[in-house]
Amino acid sequence: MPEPASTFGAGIDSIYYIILWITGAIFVLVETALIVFIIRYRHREGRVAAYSHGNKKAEIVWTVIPFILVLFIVYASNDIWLEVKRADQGGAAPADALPLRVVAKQFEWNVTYPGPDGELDTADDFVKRNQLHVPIGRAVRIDLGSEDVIHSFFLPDFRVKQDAVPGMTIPVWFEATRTGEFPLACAELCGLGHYRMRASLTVHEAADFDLWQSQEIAASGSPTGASEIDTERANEAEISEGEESA
Ligand SMILES: [Cu+2]
Repeated sequence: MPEPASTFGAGIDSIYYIILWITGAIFVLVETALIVFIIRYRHREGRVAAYSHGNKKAEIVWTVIPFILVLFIVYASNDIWLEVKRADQGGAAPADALPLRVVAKQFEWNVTYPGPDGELDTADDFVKRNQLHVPIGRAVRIDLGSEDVIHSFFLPDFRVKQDAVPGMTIPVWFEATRTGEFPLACAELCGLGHYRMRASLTVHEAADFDLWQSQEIAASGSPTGASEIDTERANEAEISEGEESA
């Protein structure tokens, strides 16, 4: 797995490894038993098969052991899920989180930035297509939506994966711990162009993020103009490619 780039990345990995060790050990046991049985009970002249009509003791054992294992996995992963989903805090992101809106559609990600005032749905918001930019060391809250079908917002390096469902706004949060460029991919087969529904996530130093935001606003002329230009370009690109719609 890629080196984690979010605060809860290592915690998510620890659940993976716990499950991998449990299922790995069971896999080895089952395959070993299979091979032993194949050899030991192979066909021999004159030997007749014995028929079993069930064994209560065996059934109890193979029900209770998985039950205990699943309970253990629930217990072992509870803390990290509470941190990721924040269910005990209404599912909200940390209070000082940077708010962003990500709307998926076939086959792109549109990201709305709050602009200098740090608030969405104000005049200085601007939209970028397939470009997610965030500052390091600050929680980011993403209001995730979809315009058409179900997509899945997947940041492998951050161990973040969340379905984007039309008609719903689903909050996602994470805090980056490394600067750099990372992939954002769609992890739900959403049509013919699914394979190219990718974007990049750039993690900036805090000051560089503010600089980037002001450059974007300056480059677009007016704070609100950017979204229209981007949408127009997107439409042109789609028409000229002409392979769309699933
Ligand atoms: Cu998609």
